[in-house]
Amino acid sequence: MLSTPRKQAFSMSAQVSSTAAMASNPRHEDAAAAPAVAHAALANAIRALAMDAVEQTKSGHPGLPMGAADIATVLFTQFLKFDPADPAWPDRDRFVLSAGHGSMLLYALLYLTGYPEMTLDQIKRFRQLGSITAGHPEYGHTPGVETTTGPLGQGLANAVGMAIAERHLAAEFGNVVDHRTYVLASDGDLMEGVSQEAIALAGHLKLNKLIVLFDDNGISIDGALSLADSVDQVKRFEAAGWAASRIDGHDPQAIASAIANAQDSDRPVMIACKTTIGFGAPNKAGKASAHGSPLGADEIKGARETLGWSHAPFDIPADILAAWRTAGARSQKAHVDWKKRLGALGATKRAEFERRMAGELPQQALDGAVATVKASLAATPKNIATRAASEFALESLIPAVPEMLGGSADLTGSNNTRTKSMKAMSASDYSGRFIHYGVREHGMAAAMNGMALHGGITPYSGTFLVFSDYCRPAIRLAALMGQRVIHVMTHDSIGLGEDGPTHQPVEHLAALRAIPNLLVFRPCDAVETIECWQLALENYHRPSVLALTRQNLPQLRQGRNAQNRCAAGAYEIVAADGKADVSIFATGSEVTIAVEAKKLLSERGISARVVSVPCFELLRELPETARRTVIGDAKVNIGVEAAVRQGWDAIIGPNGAFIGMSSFGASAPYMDLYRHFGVTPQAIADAAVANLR
Ligand SMILES: Cc1ncc(C[n+]2csc(CCOP(=O)(O)OP(=O)(O)O)c2C)c(N)n1
Ligand SMILES: [Mg+2]
Repeated sequence: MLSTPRKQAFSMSAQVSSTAAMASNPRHEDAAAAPAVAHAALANAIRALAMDAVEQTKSGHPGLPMGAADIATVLFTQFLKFDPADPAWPDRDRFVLSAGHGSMLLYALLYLTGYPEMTLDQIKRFRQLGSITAGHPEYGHTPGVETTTGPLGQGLANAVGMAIAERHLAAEFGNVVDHRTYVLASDGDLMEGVSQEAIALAGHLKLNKLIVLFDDNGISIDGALSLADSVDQVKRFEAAGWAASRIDGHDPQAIASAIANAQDSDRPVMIACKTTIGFGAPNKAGKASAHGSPLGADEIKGARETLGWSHAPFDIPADILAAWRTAGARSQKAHVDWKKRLGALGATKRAEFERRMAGELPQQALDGAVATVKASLAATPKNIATRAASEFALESLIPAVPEMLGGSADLTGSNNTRTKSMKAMSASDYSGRFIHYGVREHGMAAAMNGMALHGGITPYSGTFLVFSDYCRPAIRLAALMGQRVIHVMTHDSIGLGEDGPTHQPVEHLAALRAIPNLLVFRPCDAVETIECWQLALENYHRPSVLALTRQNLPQLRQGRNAQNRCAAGAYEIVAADGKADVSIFATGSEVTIAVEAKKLLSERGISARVVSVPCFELLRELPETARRTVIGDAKVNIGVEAAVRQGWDAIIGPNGAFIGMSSFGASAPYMDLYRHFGVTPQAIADAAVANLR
């Protein structure tokens, strides 16, 4: 089985000659050059590095690397297509260590296979400031780390997104996109709810190039898994449309044949690899005590004896290191062949592929789309909900920016994220640019991170703003990783009306604004909506949320509007008559209310200006003088947002008045709610008068 050449399971074979297909399978090529060093020695090198690094640092998790070393050794020396010299090679297989606490497993692999930055010195400086061996793997921090993991379950769900990205891009670009996504997942990954959403989506989409290796050690932090879990994971995955099996995770032959079989699967594959946590540790193996603390000197001494590893800490004998480096060089030919295929794409298609993988926008097309939308809004103003304005914007953006891949968590008609021309993605057609994620916000947001990390795709979602809580763990990670992931979140306040307080976000804007490196946009009309879309797309290194209304709003920005005024984060949308006594700052649907309040104040002889604040974060980033100018120096500052005050003091100051929400909402027609909660022009005007006294 092991030495039998296999054809690529992937159906692109019509376009690939049979030799190319075999050459792109690094394992096949490599059969003759198999390392002379025994499997056990290769795996023990991982175990030794992990236990010694954790011991030296007095912090970290030796159990997983020691337990999963056999699985990782077989995968990295026989199957994984990767090139340490080019960690960004677009057609590499992705390896996701979903159980991020086992980071030393990954760092050991990166060192052993020859990633230049991952030196022995870095391993020795595990978890230290400035090292690339952070406590949990961090994307962008360490070459070879595909995604930031640590919050259990997220990595697995990211991998689903990576596998979707692979299929989608292959449908367009053919055989330059032909790789697998491997995941190492732990008990904890599979206990987390997000894993269920991810697994269900992957099974539904028949992502057969996704292979999950489950480190089935029956142990988590509290002790035996049986304390808290009795799921039959094989049955669970099978129920979701996966192929699943159980093997001995310490038997290299069994691991190799299971992975080999997985490569021919017509559905995603889960291999439950029965392992012993802390394998080799004489007293702690198989126990929770091996999970997350240094083994201690005596236990390490015993482990060296059990494993037959007599070498000093951090000493990897030359023959073992050489065998690992040979494994690291296995895919060089596949890489060269891939470059040939890329060359054969033709100049235009190749340039397009490279542009997308680099994350660069088709700037001219984007600018053109924005101009088209604005010209239309100038000619025929639209008094529509910002969710509808977003759909109107997308009608122009989708053809202009082909890397945009949209979706919704079963609220397509409410989120307005699917334009007329968009085809849905399905297991029989991965070219579709719209994903019906199902009612799976957690899985959607995490999969989107995986798509962005894969490259070549700019994912955007749809759900209600109140369910941003269900996306929050993934949004936080997108922000941490600096990924351009765009969340369209509609029904953004009590303005959604009758669905009531369960569906009315009040604290969500503040909670999202608390996440560093996330842009939270709340446009006030159709013009601001296209401007915010443009900004979300142009901010390559951070995610965005677009908070959009259900209810209709007048178009406040009339005329040509060539400049993107939202780029400043805040701007004066209606100037005062003369010097302003009052500055009214508002976002989204409340800008209209602020404009009405200004009129009431004029009638009373009070001069007020209205500042629209579509994005707090961009305002904060303005140079100080510009920020001071837009904030102004009126006697009274008033903030208006149908949400909680938290965060507003940065704009209106501690003495500013705030018109918004201080409780949950209620179920009623939205106009009644605005009156009931006092978010009205009259309330704003009254607050201004009271504060001017
Ligand atoms: C979302 C989340 N909750 C809790 C934790 C803390 N934590 C780290 S590992 C772990 C469970 C360990 O069990 P398992 O996943 O089976 O890993 P093993 O001990 O087998 O290596 C927990 C609860 C986490 N990292 N992420
Ligand atoms: Mg476990």
